[in-house]
Amino acid sequence: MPASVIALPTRGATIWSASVVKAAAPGNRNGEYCRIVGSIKAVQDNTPDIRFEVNLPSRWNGRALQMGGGGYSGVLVSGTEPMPFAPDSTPLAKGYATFGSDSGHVGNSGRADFAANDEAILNFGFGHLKKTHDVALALIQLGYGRSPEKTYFAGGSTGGREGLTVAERYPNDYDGVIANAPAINFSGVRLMGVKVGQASYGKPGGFVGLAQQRRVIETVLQECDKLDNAADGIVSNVEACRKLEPKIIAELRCANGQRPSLRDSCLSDAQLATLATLRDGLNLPYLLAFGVDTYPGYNVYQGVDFSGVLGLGDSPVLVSPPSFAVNGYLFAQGDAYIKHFVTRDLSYNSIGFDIANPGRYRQRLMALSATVGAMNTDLTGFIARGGKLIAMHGLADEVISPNQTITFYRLLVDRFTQDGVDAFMRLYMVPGFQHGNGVFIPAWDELGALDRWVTDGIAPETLVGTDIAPATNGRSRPMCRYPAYPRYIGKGSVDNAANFRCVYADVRP
Ligand SMILES: [Ca+2]
Repeated sequence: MPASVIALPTRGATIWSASVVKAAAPGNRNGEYCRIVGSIKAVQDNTPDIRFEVNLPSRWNGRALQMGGGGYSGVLVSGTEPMPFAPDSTPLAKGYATFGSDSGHVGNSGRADFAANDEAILNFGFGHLKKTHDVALALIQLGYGRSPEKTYFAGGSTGGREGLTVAERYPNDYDGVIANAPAINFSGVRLMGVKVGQASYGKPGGFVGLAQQRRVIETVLQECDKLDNAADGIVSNVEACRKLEPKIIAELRCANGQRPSLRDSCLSDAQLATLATLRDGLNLPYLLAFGVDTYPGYNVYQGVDFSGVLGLGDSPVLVSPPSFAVNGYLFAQGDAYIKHFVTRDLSYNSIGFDIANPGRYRQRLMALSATVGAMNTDLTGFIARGGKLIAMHGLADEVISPNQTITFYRLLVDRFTQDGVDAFMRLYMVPGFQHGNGVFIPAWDELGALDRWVTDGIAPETLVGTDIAPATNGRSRPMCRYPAYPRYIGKGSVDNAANFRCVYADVRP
């Protein structure tokens, strides 16, 4: 395919294979479709190509869906998988023409070495989205002889950031966008990771061990679980819980702020200081792109469990390079960002990186936050073309702060008014839900809700999520529009969403 098909600079695209996958093919749950695999050639010889896949179902519903990646991407998003949080069926099986890419580099999502290449950073930030979209739309036109009636984007985490990226940068390409747990303030969350690493490893006794991490969530549950009227292991009334934070911290703190023994699970002042770092987030004395100078902190004392695989790690010993499991997900990712994106010095010690005064790296941070970030509140184009946006985020997310998503939403309300935002956006904040894990993991038909809104004009209100957390599989809760939360009415099964009401928080933050 010639470069002229693609709006951004490339050297065209090559189709490597196009084959019909029969409905009865082994392992195929998508019905019959034409699977097209190819690559988009970068401008520079040393830049990796973008690998993509486009799937054209034989029974097409007239719609196209681009699917986003995760982490640092680097893995081909095939478009043959279910939507996150809707495991029962795939968009392709429902008749969507689906497509995705590897974002323009190869490697598992924890690896950031592609950032040595500027064009690869640009592709990861936004370029791959537009280039893959344009190739896919051309292939859909070739395959069916017409363009899609509706085109959507859906993703979570990095994919959520990608969703807002396309709504901001390419509003005319999309009728609807799903952005879950969006990593919109990408530089912010990476610097946050560095800061928590500095608190954990740059100061004596700062690391918060697994026993302490568990004690935090246990204490929070004791104080806050019932504030939503249901002892269900979910802190749903997060804002009422926030009012109890001083009490919770006092309960957690060791006598005199010193741990009496390694076996004791109380928290020392140094450990509480590390958690305060996570709670308080970042306040930068300089601006990143789009006027950003903060990264709002996490709900540390309102239901986040930091002891899981994406948590704070399990060792007070810093390994090199830091790993997710040992030194925590946030810090390992932040360290990779400093080494690969910011300083491009793989021997750089991120524990010594001065976040408040980055000196010669300040311009670099600014430039990166423009390329890889979606904090631009100018959704004028998307609103004007009638685009619809559904965002969902776990209030217990330990990777991407839900408070950043809330802050961004409020900036949109400031800019477009509440009525203006209600006309094009829905935000669902989900209690108990972490970054893909948690005590409540909602399965829901988000794509169906978006399509009904776009196609039939039926705006989603309170929806229902069914828990797919292993221990509590099958219970349901209302998915409440922000800022409401689900409160148990006091009778009937606590496993049934019908016995909950969406009510407004006792205190708004
Ligand atoms: Ca509860």
